[in-house]
Amino acid sequence: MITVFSPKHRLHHGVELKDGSVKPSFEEPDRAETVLASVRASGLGEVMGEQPQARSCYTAVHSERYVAFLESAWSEWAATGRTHDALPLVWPVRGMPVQQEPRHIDGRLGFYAIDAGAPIASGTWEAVRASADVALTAMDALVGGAAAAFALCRPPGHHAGHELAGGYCYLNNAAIAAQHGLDQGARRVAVLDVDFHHGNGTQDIFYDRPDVLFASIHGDPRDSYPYFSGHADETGIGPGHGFNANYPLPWGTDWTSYADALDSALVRIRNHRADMLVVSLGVDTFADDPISHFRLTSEDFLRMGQRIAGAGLPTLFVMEGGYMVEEIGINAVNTLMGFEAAR
Ligand code: Q9C
Ligand code: ZN
Repeated sequence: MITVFSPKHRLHHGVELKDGSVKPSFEEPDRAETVLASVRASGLGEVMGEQPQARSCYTAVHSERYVAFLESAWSEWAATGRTHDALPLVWPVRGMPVQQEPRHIDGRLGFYAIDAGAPIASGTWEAVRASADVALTAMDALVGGAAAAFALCRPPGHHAGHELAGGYCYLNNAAIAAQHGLDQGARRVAVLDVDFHHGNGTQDIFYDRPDVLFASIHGDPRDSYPYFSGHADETGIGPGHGFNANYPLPWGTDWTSYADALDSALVRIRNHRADMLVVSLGVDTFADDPISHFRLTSEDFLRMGQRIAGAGLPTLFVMEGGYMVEEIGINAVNTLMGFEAAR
């Protein structure tokens, strides 16, 4: 399968708040370079660059005002004399009227974020846009008849909602690609999210829609980020009722119980009779991931790819999380190679 990659990801690097202090983010440029090196070493297939895409592809799933905010946030922040990363420090929470967008950048940062985990610096927008374009370019390969494609996106996207950034995510690459697939003629799409963290953003975007089935396997939100979504009783709303499937699993989950949840999700996907599958491929389910709590091995990712191939659908893999252990490249590529071997 082809891999789509943009070197523009390096324009984005930032900080995060960890254990009460500011540190370099776990979501850093070496991640994508490590996965790229494994792709090249594996013989998976050709690596190509992204095609620039229409802005309307982003506003097909995000609000116009949110995309405009992402575009101008850094220059607004810099205009106040600050030179370090822009981060929100106040959010509209329970009991506050949240409808009105503030005018000052410090208020707007909180209005459009779930947390302080998506810093904005001078190169952020260019990298974010390139990451979405990587996903769109890979989806175009699928629309053109490819059986599978790998969008090596960075920054990731699945925590980004209709008009919310957070958890290292800005534009929701997987959702943008899924919508693009629909706009290019697919009748139904399934999104399978195997990142350790619940794909709250993708759920938010498609929660009221019956054309996109969202299925997510993740750390139980009682114990794991993002804490405020990902429970099994979140099943969709209105016409989307029955088209959202969450599989929260406890810390320490290994392949045995993970595979049961994966099989259940794949049954749901089969019943959806989708024309294509988008996989939010986070490899932070790996036992040695520095911020997550499942116990998958590198071999388990081969098995995961094999099972996903069993769905028998044209499949777009979109890179999400997975943090700096040497194995993240092997784990991502194992999923793709397992898929290729089984299809
Ligand atoms: N101790 C993705 O994997 N910090 N985002 C959690 C838990 C935020 C993860 C800290 C993790 C966001 C795409
Ligand atoms: Zn994650």
